[in-house]
Amino acid sequence: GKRAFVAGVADDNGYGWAIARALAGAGASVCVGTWPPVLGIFQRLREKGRLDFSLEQGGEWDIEKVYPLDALYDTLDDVPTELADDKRYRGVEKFSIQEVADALEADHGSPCIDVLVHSLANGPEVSKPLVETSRAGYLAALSASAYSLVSMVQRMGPLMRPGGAVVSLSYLAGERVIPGYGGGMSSAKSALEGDTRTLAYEAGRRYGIRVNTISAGPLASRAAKAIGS
Ligand code: ZID
Repeated sequence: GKRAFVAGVADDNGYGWAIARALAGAGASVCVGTWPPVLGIFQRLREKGRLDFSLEQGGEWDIEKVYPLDALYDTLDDVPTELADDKRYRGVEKFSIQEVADALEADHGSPCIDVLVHSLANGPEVSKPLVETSRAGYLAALSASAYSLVSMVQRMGPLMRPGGAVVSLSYLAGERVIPGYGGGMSSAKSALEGDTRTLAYEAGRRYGIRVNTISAGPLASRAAKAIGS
Protein backbone atom coordinates (compact mmCIF):
# COMPACT_ATOMS: atom_id res chain seq x y z
CA GLY A 1 0.00 0.00 0.00
CA LYS A 2 0.91 3.64 -0.29
CA ARG A 3 1.86 5.88 2.57
CA ALA A 4 1.37 9.61 2.96
CA PHE A 5 2.95 12.01 5.42
CA VAL A 6 0.82 15.10 5.96
CA ALA A 7 2.62 17.94 7.76
CA GLY A 8 0.36 20.51 9.44
CA VAL A 9 -2.54 18.63 11.05
CA ALA A 10 -3.74 19.62 14.52
CA ASP A 11 -7.53 19.41 14.27
CA ASP A 12 -10.16 18.19 11.80
CA ASN A 13 -10.95 21.60 10.24
CA GLY A 14 -7.99 22.39 8.01
CA TYR A 15 -6.74 21.42 4.58
CA GLY A 16 -4.28 18.93 6.05
CA TRP A 17 -7.09 16.92 7.63
CA ALA A 18 -9.21 16.99 4.46
CA ILE A 19 -6.26 15.81 2.36
CA ALA A 20 -5.35 13.10 4.89
CA ARG A 21 -8.96 11.88 4.88
CA ALA A 22 -9.09 11.79 1.06
CA LEU A 23 -5.81 9.88 0.89
CA ALA A 24 -7.02 7.41 3.54
CA GLY A 25 -10.24 7.01 1.56
CA ALA A 26 -8.13 6.12 -1.48
CA GLY A 27 -6.41 3.39 0.54
CA ALA A 28 -3.23 5.07 1.79
CA SER A 29 -1.73 4.76 5.26
CA VAL A 30 -1.53 8.30 6.60
CA CYS A 31 0.98 9.65 9.10
CA VAL A 32 0.73 13.26 10.21
CA GLY A 33 3.12 15.92 11.53
CA THR A 34 1.75 18.13 14.31
CA TRP A 35 3.20 21.38 15.68
CA PRO A 36 4.34 20.77 19.31
CA PRO A 37 2.36 23.70 20.85
CA VAL A 38 -0.92 22.11 19.66
CA LEU A 39 0.10 18.44 19.94
CA GLY A 40 -1.44 17.94 23.40
CA ILE A 41 -4.81 19.41 22.39
CA PHE A 42 -4.81 17.30 19.23
CA GLN A 43 -4.00 14.10 21.12
CA ARG A 44 -6.75 14.80 23.67
CA LEU A 45 -9.29 15.39 20.91
CA ARG A 46 -8.25 12.10 19.34
CA GLU A 47 -8.43 10.14 22.61
CA LYS A 48 -11.87 11.55 23.45
CA GLY A 49 -13.19 10.59 20.02
CA ARG A 50 -13.81 14.23 19.09
CA LEU A 51 -12.14 14.01 15.69
CA ASP A 52 -14.35 13.14 12.75
CA PHE A 53 -12.69 10.07 11.21
CA SER A 54 -15.58 9.32 8.87
CA LEU A 55 -14.71 8.55 5.25
CA GLU A 56 -16.60 10.11 2.35
CA GLN A 57 -17.53 6.64 1.03
CA GLY A 58 -18.66 5.50 4.49
CA GLY A 59 -16.62 3.73 7.14
CA GLU A 60 -13.80 5.16 9.16
CA TRP A 61 -10.11 5.83 8.85
CA ASP A 62 -7.39 6.35 11.45
CA ILE A 63 -4.02 8.05 11.60
CA GLU A 64 -1.14 5.57 11.38
CA LYS A 65 1.10 7.71 13.61
CA VAL A 66 1.35 11.30 14.81
CA TYR A 67 4.86 12.78 14.71
CA PRO A 68 5.59 16.05 16.52
CA LEU A 69 6.99 18.45 13.91
CA ASP A 70 8.20 22.02 14.15
CA ALA A 71 9.09 23.01 10.60
CA LEU A 72 11.10 26.03 11.79
CA TYR A 73 13.91 23.65 12.73
CA ASP A 74 15.90 21.48 10.33
CA THR A 75 17.95 19.48 12.83
CA LEU A 76 18.19 19.07 16.62
CA ASP A 77 21.11 21.54 16.57
CA ASP A 78 18.80 24.25 15.23
CA VAL A 79 16.37 23.97 18.17
CA PRO A 80 17.06 26.89 20.53
CA THR A 81 17.92 25.82 24.11
CA GLU A 82 15.23 28.22 25.48
CA LEU A 83 12.61 25.89 24.02
CA ALA A 84 13.51 23.38 26.75
CA ASP A 85 11.95 25.85 29.24
CA ASP A 86 8.86 26.44 27.10
CA LYS A 87 6.00 24.45 28.62
CA ARG A 88 4.40 24.04 25.18
CA TYR A 89 7.42 21.89 24.17
CA ARG A 90 7.89 20.06 27.49
CA GLY A 91 8.23 16.33 27.02
CA VAL A 92 8.17 16.65 23.24
CA GLU A 93 11.21 15.34 21.42
CA LYS A 94 12.53 14.76 17.92
CA PHE A 95 10.41 17.44 16.27
CA SER A 96 12.94 18.91 13.84
CA ILE A 97 12.43 18.03 10.17
CA GLN A 98 15.49 15.75 10.04
CA GLU A 99 14.50 13.95 13.24
CA VAL A 100 11.01 13.33 11.84
CA ALA A 101 12.58 12.01 8.61
CA ASP A 102 14.80 9.71 10.71
CA ALA A 103 11.80 8.52 12.77
CA LEU A 104 9.80 7.78 9.62
CA GLU A 105 12.70 5.73 8.30
CA ALA A 106 13.13 3.92 11.65
CA ASP A 107 9.41 3.09 11.80
CA HIS A 108 8.75 2.19 8.18
CA GLY A 109 12.11 1.67 6.44
CA SER A 110 13.18 3.47 3.29
CA PRO A 111 11.72 4.27 0.86
CA CYS A 112 8.45 4.61 2.78
CA ILE A 113 6.63 7.71 1.52
CA ASP A 114 4.56 8.04 -1.66
CA VAL A 115 2.82 11.33 -0.93
CA LEU A 116 4.31 14.20 1.05
CA VAL A 117 1.91 16.99 1.93
CA HIS A 118 3.00 20.40 3.22
CA SER A 119 -0.07 22.01 4.76
CA LEU A 120 1.44 24.48 7.18
CA ALA A 121 2.07 28.16 7.39
CA ASN A 122 2.75 30.72 10.06
CA GLY A 123 3.18 34.49 9.91
CA PRO A 124 3.37 36.12 13.32
CA GLU A 125 2.65 39.57 11.81
CA VAL A 126 -0.01 38.42 9.29
CA SER A 127 -2.39 41.16 10.44
CA LYS A 128 0.14 43.93 9.65
CA PRO A 129 0.38 45.23 6.09
CA LEU A 130 3.68 44.31 4.40
CA VAL A 131 4.78 47.94 4.54
CA GLU A 132 4.63 47.80 8.38
CA THR A 133 6.18 44.32 8.76
CA SER A 134 9.37 43.90 10.79
CA ARG A 135 12.37 42.04 9.42
CA ALA A 136 11.93 39.39 12.13
CA GLY A 137 8.24 38.94 11.27
CA TYR A 138 8.97 38.72 7.54
CA LEU A 139 11.76 36.19 7.97
CA ALA A 140 9.63 34.13 10.39
CA ALA A 141 6.85 33.95 7.79
CA LEU A 142 9.30 32.87 5.07
CA SER A 143 10.98 30.37 7.38
CA ALA A 144 7.81 28.62 8.57
CA SER A 145 5.80 28.88 5.37
CA ALA A 146 8.31 28.62 2.49
CA TYR A 147 11.74 27.34 3.54
CA SER A 148 9.98 24.55 5.45
CA LEU A 149 9.00 23.04 2.08
CA VAL A 150 12.59 23.19 0.79
CA SER A 151 13.82 21.49 3.95
CA MET A 152 11.10 18.83 3.82
CA VAL A 153 11.94 17.95 0.21
CA GLN A 154 15.66 17.97 1.03
CA ARG A 155 15.31 15.70 4.08
CA MET A 156 12.29 13.56 3.19
CA GLY A 157 12.86 13.35 -0.57
CA PRO A 158 15.38 10.52 0.02
CA LEU A 159 12.57 8.56 1.76
CA MET A 160 10.20 8.88 -1.18
CA ARG A 161 9.42 6.17 -3.67
CA PRO A 162 10.10 7.12 -7.30
CA GLY A 163 6.81 8.24 -8.84
CA GLY A 164 5.79 9.85 -5.56
CA ALA A 165 4.45 13.34 -5.18
CA VAL A 166 4.91 16.39 -2.98
CA VAL A 167 2.14 18.95 -2.68
CA SER A 168 1.83 22.19 -0.74
CA LEU A 169 -0.93 24.76 -0.28
CA SER A 170 -0.49 28.27 -1.64
CA TYR A 171 -2.71 31.34 -1.83
CA LEU A 172 -3.52 33.83 -4.60
CA ALA A 173 -1.98 36.65 -2.52
CA GLY A 174 1.42 35.31 -3.66
CA GLU A 175 0.54 36.28 -7.23
CA ARG A 176 -1.76 39.29 -6.87
CA VAL A 177 -2.36 42.09 -4.38
CA ILE A 178 -4.77 40.92 -1.69
CA PRO A 179 -4.99 43.34 1.23
CA GLY A 180 -5.05 41.68 4.66
CA TYR A 181 -2.58 38.88 3.88
CA GLY A 182 0.32 40.68 5.45
CA GLY A 183 3.35 40.12 7.62
CA GLY A 184 5.29 38.72 4.68
CA MET A 185 2.74 35.93 4.13
CA SER A 186 2.16 37.14 0.55
CA SER A 187 5.96 37.07 0.11
CA ALA A 188 6.10 33.56 1.60
CA LYS A 189 3.49 32.29 -0.89
CA SER A 190 5.39 33.92 -3.79
CA ALA A 191 8.52 32.11 -2.60
CA LEU A 192 6.59 28.85 -2.16
CA GLU A 193 5.32 29.03 -5.75
CA GLY A 194 8.72 29.91 -7.24
CA ASP A 195 10.41 27.22 -5.16
CA THR A 196 7.82 24.66 -6.31
CA ARG A 197 9.01 25.15 -9.91
CA THR A 198 12.69 24.83 -8.98
CA LEU A 199 12.12 21.91 -6.61
CA ALA A 200 10.03 20.11 -9.25
CA TYR A 201 13.00 20.35 -11.61
CA GLU A 202 15.61 19.34 -9.04
CA ALA A 203 13.73 16.71 -7.03
CA GLY A 204 12.27 15.31 -10.22
CA ARG A 205 15.78 14.52 -11.40
CA ARG A 206 17.14 13.43 -8.01
CA TYR A 207 14.28 11.37 -6.65
CA GLY A 208 11.88 10.82 -9.55
CA ILE A 209 9.12 12.67 -7.69
CA ARG A 210 6.73 15.47 -8.64
CA VAL A 211 6.42 18.73 -6.72
CA ASN A 212 3.28 20.84 -7.02
CA THR A 213 1.41 23.49 -5.12
CA ILE A 214 -2.33 24.15 -5.05
CA SER A 215 -3.61 27.70 -4.77
CA ALA A 216 -6.34 27.09 -2.22
CA GLY A 217 -9.69 28.77 -1.84
CA PRO A 218 -11.06 30.01 1.49
CA LEU A 219 -11.55 27.44 4.27
CA ALA A 220 -12.50 28.42 7.83
CA SER A 221 -9.51 26.65 9.40
CA ARG A 222 -7.77 27.65 12.61
CA ALA A 223 -5.00 29.34 10.58
CA ALA A 224 -7.50 31.27 8.43
CA LYS A 225 -9.14 32.68 11.57
CA ALA A 226 -5.81 34.35 12.43
CA ILE A 227 -6.02 36.33 9.18
CA GLY A 228 -7.95 39.56 9.40
CA SER A 229 -8.37 39.22 13.16
P1 ZID B 1 -4.58 24.78 9.65
O1 ZID B 1 -4.56 25.59 10.90
O2 ZID B 1 -5.46 23.58 9.60
O3 ZID B 1 -3.12 24.28 9.24
C1 ZID B 1 -1.95 24.99 9.47
C2 ZID B 1 -1.10 24.13 10.39
O4 ZID B 1 0.22 24.63 10.43
C3 ZID B 1 -1.62 24.10 11.83
O5 ZID B 1 -1.89 22.77 12.21
C4 ZID B 1 -0.44 24.65 12.62
O6 ZID B 1 -0.33 24.03 13.88
C5 ZID B 1 0.71 24.30 11.70
N1 ZID B 1 1.95 25.04 11.95
C6 ZID B 1 2.14 26.36 12.19
N2 ZID B 1 3.43 26.62 12.38
C7 ZID B 1 4.09 25.43 12.25
C8 ZID B 1 5.45 25.04 12.35
N3 ZID B 1 6.41 25.93 12.64
N4 ZID B 1 5.76 23.74 12.18
C9 ZID B 1 4.79 22.82 11.92
N5 ZID B 1 3.49 23.12 11.81
C10 ZID B 1 3.16 24.43 11.98
O7 ZID B 1 -4.95 25.82 8.49
P2 ZID B 1 -5.11 25.68 6.91
O8 ZID B 1 -5.71 24.41 6.52
O9 ZID B 1 -5.77 26.96 6.53
O10 ZID B 1 -3.61 25.76 6.38
C11 ZID B 1 -2.99 24.78 5.60
C12 ZID B 1 -2.33 25.41 4.40
O11 ZID B 1 -3.35 25.92 3.53
C13 ZID B 1 -1.41 26.58 4.73
O12 ZID B 1 -0.26 26.54 3.90
C14 ZID B 1 -2.27 27.77 4.36
O13 ZID B 1 -1.51 28.93 4.03
C15 ZID B 1 -2.98 27.21 3.14
N6 ZID B 1 -4.14 28.00 2.72
C16 ZID B 1 -5.23 28.09 3.53
C17 ZID B 1 -6.27 28.90 3.16
C18 ZID B 1 -7.53 28.98 3.97
O14 ZID B 1 -8.47 29.69 3.64
N7 ZID B 1 -7.64 28.19 5.04
C19 ZID B 1 -6.07 29.77 2.04
C20 ZID B 1 -5.02 29.51 1.15
C21 ZID B 1 -4.03 28.66 1.55
C22 ZID B 1 -6.31 31.21 2.37
O15 ZID B 1 -5.64 31.68 3.26
N8 ZID B 1 -9.34 33.55 0.62
C23 ZID B 1 -8.76 33.97 1.76
C24 ZID B 1 -7.76 33.19 2.35
C25 ZID B 1 -7.37 32.00 1.74
C26 ZID B 1 -8.01 31.61 0.59
C27 ZID B 1 -8.98 32.41 0.04
